[in-house]
Amino acid sequence: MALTALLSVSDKTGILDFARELHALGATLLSTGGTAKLLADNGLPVTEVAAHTGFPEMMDGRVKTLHPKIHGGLLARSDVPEHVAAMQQHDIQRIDILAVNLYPFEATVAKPGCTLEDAIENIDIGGPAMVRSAAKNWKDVTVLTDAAQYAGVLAELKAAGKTSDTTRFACSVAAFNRIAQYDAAISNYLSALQPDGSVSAFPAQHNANLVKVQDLRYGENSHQSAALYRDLHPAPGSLVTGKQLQGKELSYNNIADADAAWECVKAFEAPACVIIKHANPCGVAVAASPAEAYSKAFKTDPTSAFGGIIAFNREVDGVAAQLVAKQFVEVLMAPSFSAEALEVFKAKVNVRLLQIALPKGGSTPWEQGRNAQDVKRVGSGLLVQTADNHFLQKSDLKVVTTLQPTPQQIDDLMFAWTVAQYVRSNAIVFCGGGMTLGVGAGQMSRVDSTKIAAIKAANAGLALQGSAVASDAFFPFRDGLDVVADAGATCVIQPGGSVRDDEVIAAANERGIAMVFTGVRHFRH
Ligand code: 93A
Repeated sequence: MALTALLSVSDKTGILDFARELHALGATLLSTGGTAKLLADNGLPVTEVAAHTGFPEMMDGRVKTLHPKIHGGLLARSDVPEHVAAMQQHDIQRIDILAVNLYPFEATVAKPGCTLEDAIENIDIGGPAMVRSAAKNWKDVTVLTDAAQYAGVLAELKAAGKTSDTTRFACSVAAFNRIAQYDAAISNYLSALQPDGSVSAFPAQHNANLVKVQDLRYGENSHQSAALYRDLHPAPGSLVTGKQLQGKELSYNNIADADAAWECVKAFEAPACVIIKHANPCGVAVAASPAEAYSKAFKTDPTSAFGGIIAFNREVDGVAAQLVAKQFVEVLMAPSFSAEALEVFKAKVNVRLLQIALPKGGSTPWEQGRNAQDVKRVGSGLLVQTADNHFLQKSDLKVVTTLQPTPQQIDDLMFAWTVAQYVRSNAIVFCGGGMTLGVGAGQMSRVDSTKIAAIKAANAGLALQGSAVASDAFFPFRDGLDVVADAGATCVIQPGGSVRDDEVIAAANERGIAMVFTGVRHFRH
């Protein structure tokens, strides 16, 4: 059979066997440098494209196959006499089979730290051009863009000496799909960049451009399969930019909880520690040092902290490490770990240590290391919203009671509010002295959340007398406020906005509570 096949592949998987079989079928083999070398080294007769065209590969391989002898051979229609005549006149040989896979652009840009220059060099020009030529001329040319196609095409060639119209058309469609996907990857990647390779201030399309980081062992439960994807240009200081220093592979639930911990701890300026269990903070504290912050956070709910995910917004030093090492911890995350801290955890090989640089900050969520958008799957749809990136300032507070909160109470309320933002609704957070005292999370009734928070504080031996309390949404009736007052809180922060605000404010005044409204709520369902 007088077939000519041009093979030019970056991913050489399966190409040698394919070439061997083509050769056995009597095909003439043409190939570009690297592919030709592989075939020749394995004893196959192959003509380099450079020898075929009489033009050397040049400019670091940027120009290899961009030649009329190649594109004429791919584009000429056998049923058009002028085409056949042009081939004869210009000594162009028909190319019947084209196997191409492209420079690995997607894999290159998926590598952390990929430079713009690397990315550009991995944009294939000649490969897609040949693929398009062959795919356009599908009646005459079989184009293979995936090693998985080799076997089927060979089987047809062996059986009939040629491929069927159906196969060539399917190969053409697959080829155009591949090129569209490839060009989309290039466009997505470059659209977010400035000429110097830096990422431009958050472009809206970020969330749509995801690359797979890894398959996970399983999902939320062991019968569910799962994988982790990240934004093509992840925000600096976001969870996915972290580096695991030691420990078992992160699980799906580890990652979800680690995200909750990291988002929360980043919200504090002072040295802070956040302990997360099942996506909810079960202890949060700020203090002069990480060790002290941890001790306070742990005190909130030592029972729940068992097997928790712990995040710091400061380097974990030896003292903090010694303390944390006393408890069973699944994941420990921080911007850095001191040498002593690393030494402490060396013996605890299962503890996953995650190092994540803190975001440098800026005006956009992306620069603050936060998502600009939230996405949630619902049935056969998607719910998309801008993320809850509202961070309260003291100047936003509106005192609504006769009693004014003291400066200390304002600090406690601000702290409680920050924590409440990261607690599942209905969220009730009692705080005092820069630490959580009782957290009520995820209840269907606000009153129940309040009661649970009080019970948990009592279990931990923490008094709520004189505490500050945050409620993620308004109190619809005075009953919630009464439960809070009964528990011992003396100041309250809540959004306000209920039709019964007057009733709730009156209750606060009656119970001697100072209350502030934020005007925003933090539902987190
Ligand atoms: O640099 S290119 O854009 N210029 C070309 O003319 C060209 N022709 C084929 N890249 C080109 N290729 C690509 O080279 C193919 O798509 C394939 O990925 C790769 C195979 O090179 P080698 O055979 O030297 O390993």
